Amino acid sequence: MAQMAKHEELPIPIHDTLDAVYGNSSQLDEAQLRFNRLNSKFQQVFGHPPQLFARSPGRVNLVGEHIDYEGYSVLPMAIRQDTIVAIRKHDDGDAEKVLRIANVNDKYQICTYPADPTQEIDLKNHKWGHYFICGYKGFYEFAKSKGENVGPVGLDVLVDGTVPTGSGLSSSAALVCASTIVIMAAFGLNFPKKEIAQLTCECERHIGTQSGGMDQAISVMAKPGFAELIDFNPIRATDVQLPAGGTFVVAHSLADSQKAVTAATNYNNRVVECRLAAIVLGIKLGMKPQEAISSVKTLSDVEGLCISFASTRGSSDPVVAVKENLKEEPYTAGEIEKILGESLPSILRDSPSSLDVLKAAKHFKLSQRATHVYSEAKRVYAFKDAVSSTVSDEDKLKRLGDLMNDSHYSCSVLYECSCPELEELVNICRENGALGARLTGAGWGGCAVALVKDSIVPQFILNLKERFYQSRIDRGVINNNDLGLYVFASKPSSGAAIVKF
Ligand code: NG1
Ligand code: MG
Repeated sequence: MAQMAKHEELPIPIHDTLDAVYGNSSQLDEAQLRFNRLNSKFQQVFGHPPQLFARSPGRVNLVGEHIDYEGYSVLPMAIRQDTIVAIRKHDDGDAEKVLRIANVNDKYQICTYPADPTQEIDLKNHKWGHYFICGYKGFYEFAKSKGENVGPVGLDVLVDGTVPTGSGLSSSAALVCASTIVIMAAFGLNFPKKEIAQLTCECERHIGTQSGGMDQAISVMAKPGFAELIDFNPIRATDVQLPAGGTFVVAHSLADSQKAVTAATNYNNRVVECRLAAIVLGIKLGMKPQEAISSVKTLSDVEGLCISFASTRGSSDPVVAVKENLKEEPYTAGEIEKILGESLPSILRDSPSSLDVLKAAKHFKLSQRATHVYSEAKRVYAFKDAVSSTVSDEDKLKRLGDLMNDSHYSCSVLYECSCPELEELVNICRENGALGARLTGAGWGGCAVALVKDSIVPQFILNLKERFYQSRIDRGVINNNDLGLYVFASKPSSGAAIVKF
């Protein structure tokens, strides 16, 4: 019998009805309204209808935070909130070659760019349309590498996103993935999901964050009903069936996490700290400085050395090597340069965003960041093992909750990517019966995710409203009618799709 192609090797599905995309759920009516609105607004803005659409979902990460860019597996699930992009490609012969990117939400003004796919993105002047350009540049680079002969043409584009922005639910990846896929489809092209996941991960870096590939991988490869264990190098997704009886509730802290704007002190800072921690560990564990500087990029590169060291202490835990080889006090740049025998700007000269980090950094917490990464990487596998173990669902849920709590502690204390609002929210979740609760996504604001027994979900959400949101509604931070946008129960939903009626 012929072997079935693996899910990640299949191309993006193309659907001609909405129930094939959204299932026969309550989402279907809402989706119909959104597509009707997209059609009429497209007509109104551009004077003609769109040719086709693509949609890609946001995600909630269940465990494995800030480790994808270190090469470690993560465990997210797609959420129902998504970004739909409608497109019309101009004829090749059209004189006017511009990209016009509009949004159904008037908050986002129409953005215009030249059709030149080699254009640089103006990072000093952040615009929402930049995310589309990430996909546009990525598509041309990829098509070229595949030997496809595609020249620049004008595009009319309209975007409708329901993933809350700045919330750690990956609105950015939903937009980048839907944009990339819709452009491909407009050119009549499609590729295996794992290749699109890789390409979208790389092209979102044009925005200036040194991201890993979790968000794009889950947005492209998600399957309804499953969370996915995502591995990198190469990208791979393994279905994870969550135990019965538990629901993941997502709740927004209402603190905005503006990663693209704060990259130098937050996200990219941590990427650089991890890189420096890995090089220093490599040297302490026997590598020549020059060899470590040229070959070590991530903590996963020196994990083997750490484990060998740990074995001399009767352990297999890389954290043991961190404890004994990196001091707990923050390192100054000078201290690290002394160990490396080279200046930090020279080591990081290939990466302008890393140089921005150096300018902004006072010191580097190498031990804390490395301890987080190695311990969080282990929690991902512990989570996966707990799900597939033979204990009762009740015991599984308890174990998953404990791992989520441990993950939050590590993010908060060792990685310092939480904030007061998230701490308050996570505590309220636990006090109201969550089996576990943690920040999700990059942090510094955005959402928490709580694992809650099915039977108490409605009461749990009511309690969050009373304890966390009511005072903010009273102060006018959010509108009572919008509460459902900020706190909701989430089931694992489907990945990206092309829609052509
Ligand atoms: P958010 O902030 O949710 O977009 C970011 C990164 C991920 C991952 C998480 C932390 C991007 C596009 N995504 O997610 O790759 O590193 O932080 O686990 O930057
Ligand atoms: Mg993002």
